[in-house]
Amino acid sequence: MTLRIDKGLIAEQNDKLLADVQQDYDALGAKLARQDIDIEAITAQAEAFQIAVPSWGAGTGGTRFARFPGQGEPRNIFEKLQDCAVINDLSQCTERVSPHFPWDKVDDFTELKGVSDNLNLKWDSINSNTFQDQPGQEHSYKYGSLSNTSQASRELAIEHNIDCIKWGQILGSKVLTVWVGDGSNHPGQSHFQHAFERYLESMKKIYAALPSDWELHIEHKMFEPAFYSTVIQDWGSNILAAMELGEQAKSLVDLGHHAPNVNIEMIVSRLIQFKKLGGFHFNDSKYGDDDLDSGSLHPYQQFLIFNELVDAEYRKQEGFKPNYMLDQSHNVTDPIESLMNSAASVQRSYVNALLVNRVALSEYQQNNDALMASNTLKNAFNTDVSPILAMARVRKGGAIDPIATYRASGYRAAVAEKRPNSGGSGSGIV
Ligand code: LRH
Ligand code: MN
Repeated sequence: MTLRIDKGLIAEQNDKLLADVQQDYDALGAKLARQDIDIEAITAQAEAFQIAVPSWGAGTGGTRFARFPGQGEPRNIFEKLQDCAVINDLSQCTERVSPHFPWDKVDDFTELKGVSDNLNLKWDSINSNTFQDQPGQEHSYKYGSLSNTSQASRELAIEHNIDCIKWGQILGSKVLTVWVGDGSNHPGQSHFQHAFERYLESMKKIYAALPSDWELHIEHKMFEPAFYSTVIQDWGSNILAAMELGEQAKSLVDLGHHAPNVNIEMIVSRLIQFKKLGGFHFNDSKYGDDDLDSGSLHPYQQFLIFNELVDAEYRKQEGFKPNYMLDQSHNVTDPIESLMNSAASVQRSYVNALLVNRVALSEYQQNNDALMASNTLKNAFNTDVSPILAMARVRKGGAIDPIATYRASGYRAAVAEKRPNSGGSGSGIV
């Protein structure tokens, strides 16, 4: 019997809060109307917003030091899907799940598709994994995968990515995301150009296997697991590779993969301008690739990124169709709560960006009125759109307060009964 959040409980919980939400919604509606903004139009856009959930985010994450498993950990992709269905039951903006192979590999992908269909879930981008050796793997990825000096290791990595495409086709996905940890730890260890040439040669073979309606998303990362150089280290190497490969190759921006204080919203603007923005892995970080909850530390940066995205929508930018996804590691919270919180945080940044007066902003920019230009963004950011987010959830059958409704459901305790503690702290992110 699949455990889901009872619709009756959601309605009962919403009934307690609806009158207040309606009052706040009407007040916000009046405030926005004074700015010639129709709250119903904004709420409709909030209802249409979707962000994918990473399958690996449903389990408790860890660090290289330790992982402290939580209660009722999902042990396989079927249990991860069940948890993702609960997240969507309450949030109503996470109907898509992004798997990672071979972590989520199954013998029968048609069966897996059947299970996801029954849970009203769809499959988002497929993530390949050539940053770990599998048991008994003949050719190691120790010195890299798609850029390894060993042709055998490169061929193995290429083959795995092509398998990921085949599995993704059965699931109905349209995107392959390739992140490789390839790089070096010592100056001189790797020839930068030759490594990049080998990477491109490998990616061309993967690109050639792409169905015509698929995209290949390249993910850059400054460091880790390599700590001196990384083959796809920044958006520069990323866009060069995407341009070299062809139209179906795009760049993916994982927010945690940049040096502190890098202007990520400007990188987003460049990728949009050159029609190479494939999508995002949203999370937040203070130091490195911390994979913390989206918007938990830098909500204004997240808003500024959506300001660029909404501006592109507003300008009807050609080739603009970015994919939104979370990529987080939940070490000390219930992953379901963190994913619901983070999905709402990203949705909030989008809705706040919809409130920017773009006519006024463009005039202030034209007239170099820096202060008023900045205030135009701040006014939108400082508008509390919680009533719009809550109304969007209610209208789609979700919860006004997803966390409170989730806790009232007792879901975690219920699945803990069915899922014996996986024990073993071990280490590693999943
Ligand atoms: C690399 C990364 C990548 C995933 C992995 C789980 O740090 O962001 O997107 O494959 O995390
Ligand atoms: Mn990522």
